[in-house]
Amino acid sequence: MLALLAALAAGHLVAGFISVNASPYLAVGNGAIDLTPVSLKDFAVRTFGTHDKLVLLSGMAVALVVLAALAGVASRRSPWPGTVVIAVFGLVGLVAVYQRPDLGAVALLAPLVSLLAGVAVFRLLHRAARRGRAPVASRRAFLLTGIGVLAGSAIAGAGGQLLGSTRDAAASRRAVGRLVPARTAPAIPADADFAKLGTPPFLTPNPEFYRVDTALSVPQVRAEDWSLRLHGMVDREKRYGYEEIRNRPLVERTITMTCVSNEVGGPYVSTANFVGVDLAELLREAGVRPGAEQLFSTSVDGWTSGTPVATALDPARGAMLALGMNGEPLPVEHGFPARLVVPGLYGYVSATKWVTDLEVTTWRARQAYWLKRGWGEQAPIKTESRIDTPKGFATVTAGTVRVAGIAWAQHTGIAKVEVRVDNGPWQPTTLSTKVNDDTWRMWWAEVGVPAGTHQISCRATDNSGYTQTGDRAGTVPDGATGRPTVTFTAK
Ligand SMILES: Nc1nc2c(c(=O)[nH]1)N[C@H]1C(S)=C(S)[C@@H](COP(=O)(O)O)O[C@H]1N2
Ligand SMILES: [Mo]
Repeated sequence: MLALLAALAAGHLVAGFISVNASPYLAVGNGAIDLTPVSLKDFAVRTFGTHDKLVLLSGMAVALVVLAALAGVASRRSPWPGTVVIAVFGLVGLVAVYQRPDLGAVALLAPLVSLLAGVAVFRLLHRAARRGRAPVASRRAFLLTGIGVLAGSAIAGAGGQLLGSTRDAAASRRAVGRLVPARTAPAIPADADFAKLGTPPFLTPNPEFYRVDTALSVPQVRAEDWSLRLHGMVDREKRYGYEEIRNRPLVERTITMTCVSNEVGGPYVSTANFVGVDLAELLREAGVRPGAEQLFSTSVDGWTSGTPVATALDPARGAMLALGMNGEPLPVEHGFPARLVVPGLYGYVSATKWVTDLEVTTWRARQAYWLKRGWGEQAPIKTESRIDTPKGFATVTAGTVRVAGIAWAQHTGIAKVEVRVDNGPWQPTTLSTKVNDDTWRMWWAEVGVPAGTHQISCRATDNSGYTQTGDRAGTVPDGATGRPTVTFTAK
C-alpha cells in the first residue's frame, strides 16, 4: 500500500510540471468515465447527483487499496506478486494517459515515473522487511523505510498539487476584468420571478448554476494560451485569440440552459446573462460552404458536441460564443475562457465548455461524444415544467394551498401553465412577466385542498399550442417527458 501511495504521489508530482490530467489516478478516472455504459452513467447521476465524481474517485481508492493489500500479503516470501501488481497498475495509468486527446507524448512521463517509483519503492520496502534474521531488526528497518516513503510521498503529492495550481486558470480569469457588452440584455423586471412565493430567482447565481460535464478535474486553460480554430467546410479557415474576441462588440443575452439528463422535476436547468459574440457572425466570416450540416465543436479535454449548422447560423436564434456569465468572466467550471451557448438545444448538442475547435462538417463525417454513446443527434429542449412549492412529502395546512414553480419551452415560449389536485380539473396559474422566449417562466396558483394526502401535478403549454405530454419517457435518448407530480399531506 505504501508503494502504491509512492507511485501515485510521484506521478502527481511529474504531472504538476505537465498537466494535472496526466496524473495517473485522474487519468484512469477520466478513462473510466468515458468507458462507462450509458445505463450505468445514468444510474450514477440519478443516485449520486453531482457527487458522482467523488464517488468514482473514492471507489477507485478503495479498490486500489484492497488490491494493494492483497498483493502485499501474497508477497510474504517473494517480491514478485507485488511487483507485478504495481507494474500492472502503472501500465493501466500509461494507457489512460496515452488515450487522452489533450495530452502529448511528454505526458506519458507521469505514469512512467509512477510505475518506476512504485516498483522501486516496493522492492526497497520488501528488502527492508526481510533484512537480517532477527525479526526486530527487520521490523525497525521496515518502519524507518516506511516512514521515509510516507514523508516522501506527502512531499511529492503536495508539490505536484502546488505546481499544478500555479498553472491554473483562476489567476488568468481574474486578470480578464470586466467584460463590457456593447449591447446589454434588457433588465430583468422585478416580477420575472415569484421567489417570495417559492420559485427560484430568475437569474441563477453562478455558484448555484447546475454543472454537468465529463471532466474529473476541471480543465485549466489560461485566456492567454487559448485560441479557437474554425475550419472544415468553410471558404477561409480562421483562428481567434482571446483578446481578439473580447475586443469585438459583445452582446449579452438572457438564456435558460437545460441538460438532457434532467429527470422530470429535476435540478439541471438554470438561467444566466451570457456575454459573448454571435456564433453566426464568426461562421459567416469564415464562409460556410453549401452541404455543411453539422458544427462539430471540441473542448480542450477532447469532449465533442454536434450542433445543426442551420441553427448556429440562424440570426433569430442567437447562438453565442460566450466569454462571460452574470457579469463575470465564465467561472472555470462553466468553461473559462470560452464556451458555446445555443438557446433551445440541450447542452450536450450545443454548449461545449473550454471550446477550442469548431469544424464545419456533415453528420456522417463526425460523431460527437454522446451520439456515439446512444443519445440522439437532434436534441431540441422539450417543453417541461417543475413544481418547486410545496416540496415532496411536505405537510401543509389544509384549505388554501399555494403552489409555485417554473416552466420552459426555449425558443418557443411558455403560453400557460395549469395545475390540478389529484385527478381534479386543470386550473389556471398566474405567469411571471416574460423576459424572452429563450428563458424559463415562473408560475403560481392557490388551490383548495381538504385534509389528507394529495398529489399536485402541473402541465405547460407553449406558444406553438403544444401541451406537455403526460406520457412518461426517460432521459435517453433525447430528454425526459411526463408531468411533474408532488405528493404532500394537508392537516
Ligand atoms: N467540455 C465539455 N463541455 C460540455 C459538457 C462536457 O461534458 N464537457 N457537457 C455538456 C452538457 S451535457 C451540458 S448540459 C452543459 C452544462 O453546462 P454547465 O455545466 O455550464 O451548466 O455543458 C455541456 N458542455
Ligand atoms: Mo447535459
